[in-house]
Amino acid sequence: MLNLTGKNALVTGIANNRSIAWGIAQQLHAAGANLGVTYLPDDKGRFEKKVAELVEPLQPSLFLPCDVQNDAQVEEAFATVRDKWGRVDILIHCLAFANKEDLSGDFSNVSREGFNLALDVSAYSLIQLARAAKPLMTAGGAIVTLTYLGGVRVVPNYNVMGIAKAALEMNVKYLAAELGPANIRVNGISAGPIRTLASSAVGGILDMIHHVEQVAPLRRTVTQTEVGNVAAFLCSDLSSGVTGQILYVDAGYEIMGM
Ligand code: NAD
Ligand code: 0WE
Repeated sequence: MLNLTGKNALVTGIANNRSIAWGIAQQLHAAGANLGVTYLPDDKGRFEKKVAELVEPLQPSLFLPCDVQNDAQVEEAFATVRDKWGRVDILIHCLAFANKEDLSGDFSNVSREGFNLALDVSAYSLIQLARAAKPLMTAGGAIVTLTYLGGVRVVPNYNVMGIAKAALEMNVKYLAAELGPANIRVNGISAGPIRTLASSAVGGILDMIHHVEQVAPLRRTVTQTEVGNVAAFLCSDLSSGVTGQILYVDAGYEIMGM
């Protein structure tokens, strides 16, 4: 059965108890994985304290700052992982960012800076983290990222994030092809809308969730725990033959045409 005992799992993207990454971390921990948690540092260190308190019950053996826009910090984080763990088995990429003003109104109003920011943080970062993890995944490995339907269909206001998710989903495929010979699998989970820090900052998210509840085959949205369980599966030997895929965890919404 699903068993991650003895596996070292690095989890990015935990901001609070609503984060999808928090749901994933809990399920990896429940399956027996040894956790390392990275967080986005802020000037006052408040974020660090909050995330540290939240993850304390999961007893992560590493807790490291990692802003993907800061190359030196990413390198330092992976140097610490190499020194303390020696080997990485699982990498969870669960982060995204675009300027708030680029997530409403006309898509074509996005500036070059806004476009580059969204693609840098939300898509390039998977390449960056996979490259850093590759030499540490000496026993093979699993990389899982989080994407959204707005990367393959037009979702009102998702705008530049849709382009970033399209790039992210192709990153999954190119990375899967490159890393497959080292027995490193790379997959994405396309989650349905969930109320989190990121999604709550978006106008109309509750209406979108309500719409999914009316239309999705399961007549509901999904939970962080349901996404976490699929992530655990994609990180386990139960999915040893699966790579380069985007798996929808969306209560079936994606199949509907009307
Ligand atoms: P969240 O706000 O809890 O998580 C987003 C995370 O991104 C935060 O932890 C934040 O610290 C991190 N982050 C932002 N900029 C960063 C940077 N420069 N360096 C390092 N970390 C940075 O929100 P969430 O909804 O849990 O989002 C997690 C992932 O799930 C994202 O990729 C998002 O696109 C995806 N997703 C979310 C939904 C949804 O409806 N909530 C649906 C599908 C996919
Ligand atoms: O990927 C996401 C959220 C991404 C996101 C959200 C924010 C809000 C606050 C990225 N950057 C920011 N920047 C901020 O300043 N989702 C899948 C959730 C989401 O976001 C939407 C959605 C859905 C669903 C935006 C518009 C329309 C639908």
